[in-house]
Formats: sequence, C-alpha cells, structure tokens
Amino acid sequence: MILHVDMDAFYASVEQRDHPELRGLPIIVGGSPNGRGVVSAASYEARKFGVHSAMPTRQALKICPDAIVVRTRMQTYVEVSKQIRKIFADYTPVIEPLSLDEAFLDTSGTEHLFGGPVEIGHLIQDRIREELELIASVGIAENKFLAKLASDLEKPAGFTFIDPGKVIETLAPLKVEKLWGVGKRSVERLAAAKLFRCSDLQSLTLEAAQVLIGEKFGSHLWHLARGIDNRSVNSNRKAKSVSRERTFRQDISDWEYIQNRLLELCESVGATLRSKKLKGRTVNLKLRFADFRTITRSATLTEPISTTQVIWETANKLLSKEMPGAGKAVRLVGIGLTNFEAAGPRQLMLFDVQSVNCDIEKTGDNAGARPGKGAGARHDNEDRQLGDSSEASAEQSVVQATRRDLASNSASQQAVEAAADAIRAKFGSEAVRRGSTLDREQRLQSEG
Ligand code: DCP
Ligand code: MG
Repeated sequence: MILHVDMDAFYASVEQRDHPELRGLPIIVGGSPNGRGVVSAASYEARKFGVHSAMPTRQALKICPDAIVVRTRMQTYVEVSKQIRKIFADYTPVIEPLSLDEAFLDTSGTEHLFGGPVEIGHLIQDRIREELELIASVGIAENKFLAKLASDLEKPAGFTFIDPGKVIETLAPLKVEKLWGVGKRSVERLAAAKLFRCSDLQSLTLEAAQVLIGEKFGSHLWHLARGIDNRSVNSNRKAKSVSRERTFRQDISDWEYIQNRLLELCESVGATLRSKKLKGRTVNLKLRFADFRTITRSATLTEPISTTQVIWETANKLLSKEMPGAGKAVRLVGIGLTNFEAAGPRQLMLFDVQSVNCDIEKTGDNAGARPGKGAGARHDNEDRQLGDSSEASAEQSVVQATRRDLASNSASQQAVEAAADAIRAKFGSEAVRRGSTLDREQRLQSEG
C-alpha cells in the first residue's frame, strides 16, 4: 500500500507552534502587503475567509483584514521537514518526498512489522502530533494517485483509507479537477465535452474518452478516473528543476532593469545547481506582464550546464526575443533549469542551442502544478514537479542560436564562478555580485 502524508497549513502551523500568541488566529505567512508579496501559506482560520496560497497578500488582507502577516522562515521549515522525514524512515526506507511538507511512502515491505498500512499511518500521524506538535493528513490507497487524493479528502487532520474494492464509487462523485494534471484550462475543455465529474469519465469507453478529449490526455484521465496509476514510489527522486523568480514592487517597462534582475536570478540558480552538483539542459524563462498574462520561453542546449554565464546568455537571448514588444510592463521575471542529467563522461561542452520552444503558459495548468491544485508563484524555490502537463503547448517555434554566442563560456569563466561560490559559501550569498549589475544598477538608480 502507498501512504501519502501532507502537513496541514505547513508554514502557518509551524509559525503558530513557535509563537503561541498566534494560535487560533488568522495568519498569513508570506510577502509584505506593502510590496507585492504573495501568500505562501494561510492558517485554517484565515482560509475560512477565502485566503489561499499564491494570492497577493494585499488582496488577502482585503478579504481577511484581521489576518496577521508573518515572514517566512525557510530554514526552520527545512529543519522541521527533516524531522518529519526521520519519522517516516522509522517505518519504511521507500520514501519519495514531493516537497518540504509531503511525501509518498511505500509500506509494502514493512507492513507486517507494524500491523498494516493503517496502523503505520496512525503511528506517523500521532508521532508528528506528539513530537513535533504539528498536524498531518494521511491518505492510504493502492497507488500514488489515490493516496494523494485521499490525504486531501478530509483535511485538516484527515485520515482517509481508500478500500481497494471501493475505488470506483469513491472517485465517482469527485470533480474532474481532482484528477492529476487537470487545471483551469482543462476543466473548461472537459466541460465543453460535458465531463464534470469522474463518473462522467467512468461511463465512457477508453476510445470514446480519447475521441472527446484527445488520445493522450483522454487515456490519462480515463485511467485516473478509474483509479488506475502505475507509478511506483521513487525514493531516489532528485529535484526536477531549480528555479527562481521575482515579482517587482511595481510593473517595470525598463528592459535593462529587467535584464539586471534576470542576471541576479541566473546567478542564484547557477550557484544552487553547482552546490547540488546538478546540471540541466533546458533553460526556462518566465515573464508575467502587468495584465497577468504569463508566458514561458525555453531553450534546450546540447549539453547539460550549471555555469551562470551560459544560463544567463541563454536566458538573455530568450528575453531579447520578447523585447521588441517594449511598452509591455513586466510584473514578474523568473528563470529555471530543468532536464537534469547525471554528470556523465561527456566532459566536452558544446554550447550550441538546439532548439527554443515557446509555450504560452497555461496559467494554473502548468507543469509546476501539483495534481489537483492550481499552480502558484513559488518564489525562490526548487520546484517539485509531478510530471509534465499533458496539454499541448499553444505555440511552438524553433530558433537557432550560434555556437559562438554560447562558446564564450570558457574554462576561465567556470573557474571564476567556482571562486565566487567559495566566497559565498563562506560569507553569504550577497558577498559577491557582478560589477556589471552594480554599475547598471547605480546608473538606473541615479536616473531615478
Ligand atoms: N507553498 C508556497 N507557495 C505556494 C504553495 C505552497 O510557498 N503557492 C508552501 C507553503 C505551504 C507549503 O508550501 O505551507 C506546503 O504547501 P501545501 O500545498 O501542502 O499547503 P499547506 O500545507 O499550507 O496547506 P494544506 O493543509 O492544504 O496542505
Ligand atoms: Mg500541506
């Protein structure tokens, strides 16, 4: 059996635990309402008012004026997350963390030691409550999809076991948005085909579902609506992307300013990749405009990379292609690397861009979204991704970049970056910054 454990209102609960004066109150953990911060987590008291993750803090305070805004303390959450994983490890070695606050556990091999999966679920939930003074919701079912769905069914403090004999009837009344990979846009698409609930999908043959909503997506949803999911719990799962993004205090139409911020983000992504000994082949740029329209542009390189210089050059090339539409004010810029490869014997790096794909991001439906939940702006995180969006990209084009453009990444550049990493490791991430950024920044500041 598979267990899915997900902490309730994770960041908010940790804050309430550590600051007893906040208990029982509506609290928001996240960015400042004065800037353009977003809600990372809301306590269940604040959720009653409709506050949820990824909502602008300012908007959250409009609907819940008494909410107390608390800054995130990432280090603490990472610490707590480690403690939770330690508890999991007492019951099975097969653990697949999805993020700081949730994980799949395959208990098939150890159930006999503890009396069964339900007993293990209770043991874990009780220990988290007693030892960490936090509440977790637990879902237990025969596969990952159902276990994750189950943990969400009775939140907070939920405990849901889906009997293998009752899968079809459990799923039948659920809305299609509960299915993994279904976001806002798919809901519309499914509604157009008169598919609102899992029962609607269950009543179709596989072929009919494929005709109605497409071969791949149709098959994917048809199987899920019947509770069929063959993914195994992967305890060696590595991060699938490293990304950083930044929302500006005000919409920015000064492209040089945006470039500077992008360079900083590239630097941060590069440093994280190098510290984790990861290399990725695909560079993804994200831009959100003042009207909230969001686009992603990506470029796949022939070799996996982690050098800031190459990330930056590729990102800048993608950004430059958007520049002609100047006048478009930008609200958010983000950069990420995906398509990781284990560092293999291919040491020789050829930095020619293979292809550049341009996707109009499916807001709320994109690959970063977790099953059944809308994608939110995750600032400064290393994304957890549960697979790729099944939706086709809206727009595709292929662009060639010259080898010369990217070959400027030399061994000496890598040496400089390694030295900067070492200084940052010793003196903090702000210790080293690029002269070019500083110059331009000072000039921009003095220009007002
Ligand atoms: N998080 C974030 N930004 C988001 C979503 C989540 O920073 N857009 C962070 C804060 C959350 C944590 O990740 O506390 C876990 O995310 P969950 O989706 O599990 O949400 P919560 O644990 O807060 O609530 P729930 O009780 O619904 O699981
Ligand atoms: Mg949670």
